[in-house]
Amino acid sequence: MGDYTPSKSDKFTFGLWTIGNPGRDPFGEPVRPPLAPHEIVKIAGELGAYGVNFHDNDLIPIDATASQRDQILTDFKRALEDYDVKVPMATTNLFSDPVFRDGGFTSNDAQVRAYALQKVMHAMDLGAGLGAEVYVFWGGREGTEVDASKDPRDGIKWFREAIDYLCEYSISQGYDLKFALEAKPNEPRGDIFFPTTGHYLAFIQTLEHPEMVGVNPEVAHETMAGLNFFHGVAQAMEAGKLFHIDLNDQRPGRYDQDFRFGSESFKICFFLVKLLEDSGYGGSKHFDAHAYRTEDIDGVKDFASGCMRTYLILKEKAKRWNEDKEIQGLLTQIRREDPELEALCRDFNPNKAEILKGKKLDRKKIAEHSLRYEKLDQLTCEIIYGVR
Ligand code: GCO
Ligand code: MN
Ligand code: MN
Repeated sequence: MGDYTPSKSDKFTFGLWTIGNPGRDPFGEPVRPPLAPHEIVKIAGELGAYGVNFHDNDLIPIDATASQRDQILTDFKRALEDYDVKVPMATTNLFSDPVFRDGGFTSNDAQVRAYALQKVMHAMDLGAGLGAEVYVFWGGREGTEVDASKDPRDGIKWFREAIDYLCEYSISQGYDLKFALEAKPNEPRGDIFFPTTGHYLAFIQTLEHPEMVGVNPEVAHETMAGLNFFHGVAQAMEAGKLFHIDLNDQRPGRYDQDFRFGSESFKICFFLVKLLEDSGYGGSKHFDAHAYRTEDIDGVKDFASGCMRTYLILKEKAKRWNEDKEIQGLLTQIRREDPELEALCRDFNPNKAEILKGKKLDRKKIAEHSLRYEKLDQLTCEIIYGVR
């Protein structure tokens, strides 16, 4: 059994809205008293987290006066120093206020779109001023229930104009921010534009500054849609676009549960941690989850430390998997190599193609190759179950 105590180099982060989540749901009122931002920093720091992230209004309420704002910022900055906590990411609340009931960037109303841009620029000033390097865009209200209300192509164009504008704003201010787009299929809208990470990966290539923009995939969101989250993250990573990640857990096909990381889908979470560790992903590991509504403040701490502890347990298991001789032996046997054929199949030229077309390849013989996936999967499960 390893030491599962988090350290700063693990880069574990929490949103002010996660530890501070009061447990409100569509059917019930809050079950926990609100926590001030500086109190959340204290909890995160004492539990060993690296950083906290926020929406503009998690930190500064939308109607705060200038003096309230100054006081909050003073307390917050002091707590960041006292508990050695960073702010690696910031984002904007473009979903709570009634003005956003039909979206922010994709609203049918030009005045709402202007207000959304203005709000993001102020929030970028706030985030960058506190050291954020990544800026997340989760378009929670960017969608529809009534398809008659909006041509989705207009929604997509308005969203593109906004991101292009904000990239230029970041450059003009010298902020050096990277933007991370977070997909979700539905909730709170009936349907949200850009429902999966893959949709965003395609969209990014149509931007003026694709190099500044990547994705922020969330376990719960791809899982709601019944997709394999591990595959989505791998695709983002392979494209050089994994700028941030939201870790939590979820059962497929349900509302956005935002459960403690690793509490439901052990296998996907195991492969996810293995991917993040093997790849040397250097970004934040952000837990965008919250405690069950049954919990009091002690339960909130159990939840937050549980997220980090589970990650570290899975990290240890991933290492064990990589070092397991039987597993590695199976993988070598499964993955047949053939340097001559591989050279022919790579870097097309007409000559290679002619040679390949003329090769004698005996498909029946090729198909005899033994795969042993049952064994491989059993051994993997045994590592996850803790008996290997
Ligand atoms: C959700 C989202 C949010 C975003 C956050 C950052 O489903 O509620 O995951 O938590 O991650 O708004 O943009
Ligand atoms: Mn979520
Ligand atoms: Mn999220």
